[in-house]
Amino acid sequence: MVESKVDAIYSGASGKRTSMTTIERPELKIIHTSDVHLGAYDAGKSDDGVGLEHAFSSVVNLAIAEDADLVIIAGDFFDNARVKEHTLEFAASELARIDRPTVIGPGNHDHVGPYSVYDRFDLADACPNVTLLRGRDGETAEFPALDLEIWGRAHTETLMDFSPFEGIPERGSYAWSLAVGHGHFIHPKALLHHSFHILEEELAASGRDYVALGHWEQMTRVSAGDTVAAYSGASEGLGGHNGGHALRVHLKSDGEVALTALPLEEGGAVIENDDIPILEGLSASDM
Ligand SMILES: [Mn+2]
Repeated sequence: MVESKVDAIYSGASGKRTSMTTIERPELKIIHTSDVHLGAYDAGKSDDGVGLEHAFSSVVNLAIAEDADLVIIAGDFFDNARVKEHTLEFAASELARIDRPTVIGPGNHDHVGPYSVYDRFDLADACPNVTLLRGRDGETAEFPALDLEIWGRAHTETLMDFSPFEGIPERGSYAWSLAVGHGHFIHPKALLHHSFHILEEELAASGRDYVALGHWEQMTRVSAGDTVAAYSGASEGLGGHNGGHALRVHLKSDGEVALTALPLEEGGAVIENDDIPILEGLSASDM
């Protein structure tokens, strides 16, 4: 039944929407954050890490206040694998406090594989609500109760030419299909020597309803065809006017995906979907 519902929305390998006027999907609210960088200051410098921890606690508070159905952390949750024990304990207790499904897509700072920060504590035991996407070739986390799946490919820090979305498989049979990835969206002013390239055409062809991006401190939407895709920006504001927000992703029953940037600092501004800056991509043939 679910399968036929999705078949009616998407046809063929292109993943293009053909008709969605009569299709009802479950309405969901997701909180998307990234680049938390817990433990960035653990090596010294007094209590500079307090701001990072406070920002993540604000994300947790927001998820609870918004009664979110799910939380996505799009990489660089930890700053490095040598963070202090206190930082691991803080992270585990805050993740558990979210008390709803939470998906972590590892980034370059919190990669999986050898010397991974995630091998230093038992996530499944400390916070059973958390799913870590460990698959080097990508893996899909399924949430049948939400009629939703999320695909992501983990950073391992072993591949210099890692491409988060290259060869992303077709969406499955759930009503909502999302993806998470950590890297550089390639736009006309992009520095191409950076690694972890993300192409507009990959996102557009992904067939996903929403792609949660991480790696950039700046919050921005990116051009991605019929797919909605955005960077939440770092959770700790770094002085920029768009810093210190998390994205609320509203998946509506008619298929619409609407973003709202919610401030993590007192006095911060709420930014509605159309006012969130959007970046055009550069096609692979122009690179
Ligand atoms: Mn990163």
